[in-house]
Parts: sequence; structure tokens; C-alpha cells
Amino acid sequence: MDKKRVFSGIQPTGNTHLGNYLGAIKNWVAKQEEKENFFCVVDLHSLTVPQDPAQLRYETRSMAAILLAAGLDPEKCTIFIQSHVTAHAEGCWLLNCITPLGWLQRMTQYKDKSAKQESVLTGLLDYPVLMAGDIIFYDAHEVPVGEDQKQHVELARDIAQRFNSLYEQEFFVIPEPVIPEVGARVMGLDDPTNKMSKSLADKRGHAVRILDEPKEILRSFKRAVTDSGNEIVFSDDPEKAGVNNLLGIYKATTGKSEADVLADFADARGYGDLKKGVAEVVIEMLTPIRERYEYLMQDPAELDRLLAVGAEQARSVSQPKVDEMKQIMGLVLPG
Ligand code: AQP
Repeated sequence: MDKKRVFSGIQPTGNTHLGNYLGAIKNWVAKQEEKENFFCVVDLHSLTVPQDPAQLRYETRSMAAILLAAGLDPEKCTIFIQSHVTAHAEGCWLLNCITPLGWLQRMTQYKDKSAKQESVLTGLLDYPVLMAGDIIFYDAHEVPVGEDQKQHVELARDIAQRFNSLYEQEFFVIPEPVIPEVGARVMGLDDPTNKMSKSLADKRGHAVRILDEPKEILRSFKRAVTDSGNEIVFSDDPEKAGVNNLLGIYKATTGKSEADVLADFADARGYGDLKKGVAEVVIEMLTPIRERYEYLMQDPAELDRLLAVGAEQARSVSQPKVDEMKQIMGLVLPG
């Protein structure tokens, strides 16, 4: 392997938002030349909370179209749907059998999400093991994710190390999380103390979605929570979390330095100008993606063809790895 291998995934749960784009997708696209990349629409992960089957089918194709529209090129990277490659679910069982339950019960996302649900599915607890397999069955060195997924990648490292140590061999590559310097944690526009989240994206004013029309994007930014002052500065002060979030979005969108960002708003007459300025650069960034997305969605057969090619490429890497793992663990492979 000359190039470093990269694996990352995104759930087809709809409402893909600016946080998903700036924290993950934008960086996947930017680095696709440098590394050997596997990008996965993780539909099995979506099943950890109840889904409407027809909606999930639609969102899965839609997510693939968003990735292509954002600039992922199937000639340069492998794009596929998780459930099309059965090694993920098969290998997950094997990893379940070496992962202590306590490791999963400690996961912050599990604690947060399960606390909000009356009936918690086993899959929600097991989600990080499936995710560990997604990564390590590809011998991925790097996992580009937003800040919220760092703990899960660390767990993937622990699981890989445990397997290597139990079976006394360097079988799995130990992956590293790669967190972007800017955009790693885009906060909700209505509540800048909590991250922008798909499950809240239907709430008025919470998120900007990748597929929102310009008018809607402007409206969402105009509603963004700020503070009672008028100072446009980057700041850790919780009081200024709203302004800090808006400046962070502007910085991640334009790629400018903090000094240049502040210079752009030096003549602003208040937060109204800040919100308008941020909306403008975000609209400019997202409009071509939405237009390409609409074009791609007109030809589902071509999308399915590209995804079938991706699944074949992914299978050729992960299935032999899982087969080898089975053999190491004492299972007899068929004839
Ligand atoms: N607010 C965010 N800022 C930066 N990065 C983010 N990501 C998610 N939210 C933010 C990153 O997006 C990638 C794909 O996300 P996912 O679909 O696997 O994760 P998710 O956690 O289900 O997405 P949400 O929006 O957080 O949905 P909820 O919380 O409603 O389930 C990942 O790399 C993630 O880090």
C-alpha cells in the first residue's frame, strides 16, 4: 500500500446539513487525490433508530447523489452503500464477540441518544462496533470525521488493538481520527451551545441543509441566535457562542484566516450584516451542489450503476479481510 488508506461514512437519514458538509464531506473531496479513499453511505447505522422503509430507500440514493454532487469522483475514490457489502454485518458479529460491553456503555453518543428514547434498540448500543468494522476491515489508516465521532474512532482503535493482542498478530491497522482544524463542530443556529444535528434539522432555524434553496438559507441565518452586544469577534465566551459559530462557518466556508475574516466584517453595522455575509458565502458554496444533485437524481439507474461498481471494489478489500479474521478466530471456511 503506497497511499494511505482512508475510510469514512455518512448516514442516509436525510437533512444533511452544513455541519456534515464542513465537518466531513468538504474535506473528503479536498483530499481525494492524495489518499486511497473509501466513502460509505452507512445505511445499516441508520437502522439503529426506527426508519420508514420507503424513506430510507429514497434517502440512501439521495445521500449518494449528494456525495457525488459535492465533488467525490468515482474514478478517484470508492463510493458505496454499506449494506451492499455483507462483510460489514458479518464481521461486526465477530467483533461483538471480542468487545467488552462496558466499552459500549461508556460511549457519550449512546448515553445522549438513549436518554432521549423510551425504547432503546440493541443496535444503538452496538453502533460503534459496526463502525469499528467499517474502518478496520479496510485497513484504513485515517478516518476523517467531525469532532462528535472522535470517541467512536478511538473505540475502533481499542477494538483493533484488542483483536491483535488476543490473537497475537498485527492483523488490523490501528486507525487515526482526522479532525478538520475548522468546521469540526458546527453548532445549531438556534442554540449555539449544541452541535448542528440531523435529528433537529426539521426544527425552524436550527440548521442549514445542503439542499436548501438560497431564500431558505438566508432566512435561517437571519434567525440565528447571537447576543445583546455588537462585537464581531472570535471568542470562547459562552455569551458569544452564536457570533463565534457564524464566524467559524464563514471561516470554514471561505478558507480565510481569522484576521481576513474579521477584516471582511470590519465595516459591518451590526449582526445583521454578519448574518447576511455568512449567508452569501454559504449560498455561493451550496448552490452548485444542489444543482448537480438535482441533475444526478434524474437518473437513478446511473446512480445505481456507480454504486454497484463501488460495492464491488469495496467487497474485494473487506471480504478477504473478514474471511481471514474468521479463520484466525477458529471458524472453518466453507469448502
Ligand atoms: N455539527 C457538526 N459539525 C461538524 N461535523 C459534523 N458531523 C455531524 N454533525 C456535525 C460529521 O458529519 C459526518 C457524518 O455524520 P453522520 O451522518 O454519520 O453523523 P450523525 O452524527 O448522525 O449526524 P448528526 O447530524 O449528528 O445527526 P444526529 O445527531 O441527529 O444523529 C461525521 O463525520 C460527523 O462527525
